[in-house]
Amino acid sequence: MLELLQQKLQSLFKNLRGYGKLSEENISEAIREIRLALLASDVHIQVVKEICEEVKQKSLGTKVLESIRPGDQFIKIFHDELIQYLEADKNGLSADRPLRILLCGLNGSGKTTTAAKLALWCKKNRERVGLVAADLTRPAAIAQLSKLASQVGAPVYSPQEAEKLDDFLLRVARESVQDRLSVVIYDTAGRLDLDEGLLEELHRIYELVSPQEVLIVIDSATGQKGVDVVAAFRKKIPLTGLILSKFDGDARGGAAFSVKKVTGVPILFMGTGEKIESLEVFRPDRLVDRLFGFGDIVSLVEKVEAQVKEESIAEIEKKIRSKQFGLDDFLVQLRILKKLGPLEQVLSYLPAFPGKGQLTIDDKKLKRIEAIVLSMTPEERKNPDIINGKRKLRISKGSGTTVTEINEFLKRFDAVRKMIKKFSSKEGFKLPFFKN
Ligand SMILES: Nc1nc2c(ncn2[C@@H]2O[C@H](COP(=O)(O)OP(=O)(O)OP(=O)(O)O)[C@@H](O)[C@H]2O)c(=O)[nH]1
Ligand SMILES: [Mg+2]
Repeated sequence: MLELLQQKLQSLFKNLRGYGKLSEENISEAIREIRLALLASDVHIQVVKEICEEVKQKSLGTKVLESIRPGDQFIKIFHDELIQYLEADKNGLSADRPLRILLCGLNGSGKTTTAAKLALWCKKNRERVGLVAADLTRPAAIAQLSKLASQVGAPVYSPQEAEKLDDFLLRVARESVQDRLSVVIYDTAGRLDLDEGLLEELHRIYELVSPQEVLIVIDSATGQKGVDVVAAFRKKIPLTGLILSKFDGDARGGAAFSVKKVTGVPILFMGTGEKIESLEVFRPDRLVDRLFGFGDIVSLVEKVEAQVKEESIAEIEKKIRSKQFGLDDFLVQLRILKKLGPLEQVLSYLPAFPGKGQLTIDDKKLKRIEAIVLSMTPEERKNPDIINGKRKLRISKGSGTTVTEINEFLKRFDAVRKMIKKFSSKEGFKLPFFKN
C-alpha cells in the first residue's frame, strides 16, 4: 500500500534532514520531488498542484524554530497538509439503530467481501448484524455471501425462488425487525457505470431500503478513474461514504488523496487483505504517519488487541511505552505476530522493521529465533548488549543455531528496539520531529 510514495518520501526526507538551513532553493527542489512522487503514485493532478503550492507558501512563510531541525519543520508542514487533504467531517458510521447500510460499486470492486468484513467489524462492536444478498443477478453471489457470512457468524437473508425484488426487500425489513438486528448490511450486484439498467435497480433498492448509510466500494487500483466512478454513482444515489478496498494490493494508491477532495465523499474504511478480518477504520493521521515512516504502532496494537487476551495487551503496551523492551518481550511479540496472519501485512505497519520487504519470518525461522532466545540466560534476555563472543558460542551450542544467525537476529532486534524507543514517550506515540 502506497509503497512507491513511501519509498520516495523517505529518501527525500533523509536528504532534507541533512540540510543545515532551508533556502528557497532547496525548498523548491524538495517540492519538485514531492510533486513527482505524488504524480507517480496516481494522485490527481489538481490535488498535487494544490498540495505543493500550499506547502511552498507555508514553508517560505514559517519562521524557522531554533529547537527544530529545518528539514523536520518542512516535513511537518507537508505532513499536516496531507492529513488535511484526507480528513473529513464525518469519520464513522451513523449512530442510528437499526442501521441499514447499502453497499454499491463496480463489478469486482470487493463489495461482497467488504460486506462480510463490515459485518465482522460491527459484530466486534457488539452489534446484532445481518447480511442481505440483494444481488439478484447471480445465484453464485448468494452462495459467496452465505459462505462469508458463516465465517462471520451472521445470518443471511436471500431471495426465495422467483421472489420479486420489492417483495424480498419488504420481507427482509420485516424479518430483520423480528430478529432484532441492530445493523443490516445490503450487498448489491456489481455495476458497470455504463449499465443504466443496473443503476436503476440500485436506485430502486435505495428507495425501498432507505438506508442511513450508502457506501461505495472502490478498488484502490482503480486510480483516478475511481473519482469518475464515485461521481457516476452519486448522480443516482446520495453516497454517505467510501470504502477503499484492496489497499494492500496497489503500490500506488494515490487515489485516496484525490477522492475525498474532488468528490466530497469521505473515506470511512479501507480493506487491507482478502481475509474478513482485514478491514481498518480509515484514519488520515495514521496513514500519513505510516507513509512518512513513523510506523503505526497504534494500529498494530489495535490489531493485536483484537486477537490476544486483554491482560497481555496492556502488558505489551506498557513495555513498548517504557524502555524495558527485552528479548522476552520480543519473543512474545513474534508469537503474536504469527497469530495475526500474513506477517508482511503486519510488518507494513512498521516501516522501520529491519529487513522489511525481504523479510519473511516463517514458522521455521521463528522456531530458530525462539530457540536462540530460550538458550539465553534471563540476564542476557533483559540486556542483550552483554552478549559477547563467548556467550554467543554457548547460545549457539544450546540452540543448535550458528553464531552468524545469532548475530543477524541480534542486529535485527537492536533495530526494532531503537525504533520502539523512538516511539515511546510519556504522552504517547508522537512524531519524531516534535522532539528536539
Ligand atoms: N487483496 C485484497 N483482495 C480483496 C480485498 N477485498 C476484496 N478482495 C478480493 O477481490 C475479489 C472480488 O471481491 P468481491 O467481494 O467478490 O467483489 P464484488 O464487488 O462483490 O464483485 P461482484 O459481486 O462480482 O461485483 C475477491 O477475490 C476478493 O477476495 C482486499 O481488501 N484486499
Ligand atoms: Mg459481489
